[in-house]
Amino acid sequence: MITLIINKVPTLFIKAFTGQDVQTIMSFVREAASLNSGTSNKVLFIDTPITPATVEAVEKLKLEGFRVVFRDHHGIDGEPSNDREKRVVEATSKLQHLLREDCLITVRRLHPACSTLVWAGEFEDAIAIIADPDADGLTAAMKAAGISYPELDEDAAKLDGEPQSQVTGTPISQLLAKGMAVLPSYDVSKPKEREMAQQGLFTDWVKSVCGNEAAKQRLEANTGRYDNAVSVSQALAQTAIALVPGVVLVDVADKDLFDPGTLLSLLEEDPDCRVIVLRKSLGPIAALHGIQYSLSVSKEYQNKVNLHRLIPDQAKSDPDMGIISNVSFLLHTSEHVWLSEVLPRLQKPENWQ
Ligand SMILES: [Mn+2]
Repeated sequence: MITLIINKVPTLFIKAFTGQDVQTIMSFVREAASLNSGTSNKVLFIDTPITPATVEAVEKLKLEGFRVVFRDHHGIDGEPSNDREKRVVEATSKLQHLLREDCLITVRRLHPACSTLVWAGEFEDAIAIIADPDADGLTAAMKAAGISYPELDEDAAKLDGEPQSQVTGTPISQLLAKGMAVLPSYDVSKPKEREMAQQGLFTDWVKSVCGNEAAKQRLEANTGRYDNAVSVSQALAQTAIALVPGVVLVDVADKDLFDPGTLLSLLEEDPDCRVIVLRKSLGPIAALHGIQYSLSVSKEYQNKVNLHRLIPDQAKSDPDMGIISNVSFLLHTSEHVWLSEVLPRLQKPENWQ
């Protein structure tokens, strides 16, 4: 659980998917309310995924008398094209019905960053803020709570954009982007490691924005790790193997810390590159099955290649079964599923192109 007090506003960074996550939100808000001496009863949700668990938390908070305000840019742009998008549309309409004018759900195309959905200090009197645990959630929550700087909206759009654009903001924004890029991957043997590192990064970054030199120096000292990770990515890109035309594989299992954004953008420099496969020893499938294969479609081909065609029609996204895929351009599988299902289909281009 990542929490910060931003300009006196208790802020919880969470993606709500489970009943436990709903409980975490409820306890956090109740505790914040018990410590709050003001008259406001507002709770802001910003940049949080629109899931059934999120809807449940909002419903419960309303029942307990809180005024919930919801601002987000993950609305579905156009007609939903798969089950996940249909569930988002359904949850969106529930939130709109529950919150009415307190619900603003828009789309990324219009609002590339959630910070543009609040004005600086708009929620400085809120009981609590619930935000997505990424750079966009952090910048938006910070601005809502009343800590901002002139380029924040532009920086936030870059931070929430493609990996290559994330490190192109102002110097202060780069400290956050580089820190995020070298957070340790989730490791099942050290489940708290990543979260604690991210808590430290968020804390130091907000302090740096407020002018704390010691915090800024800590973040600057850490950029050496990012520079190393970029060099590791450059070396890894050289080891790419072409599996079939348009498909490359890089084995990153047990390798030094690398920057995924750099690696993917180097591989995508080849205009024929359609699918990138990383063989990894870390990640949610690797945690259960030892090794995971993570496939992604290069940007140019995302509307043309559907990775769901590489697994059986009836296959479900289920880590225990060795498959995670929520969108058509990302697919993670176990080594078993890779060898028995994905690779044989990949080798017959007429199957998937
Ligand atoms: Mn966002």
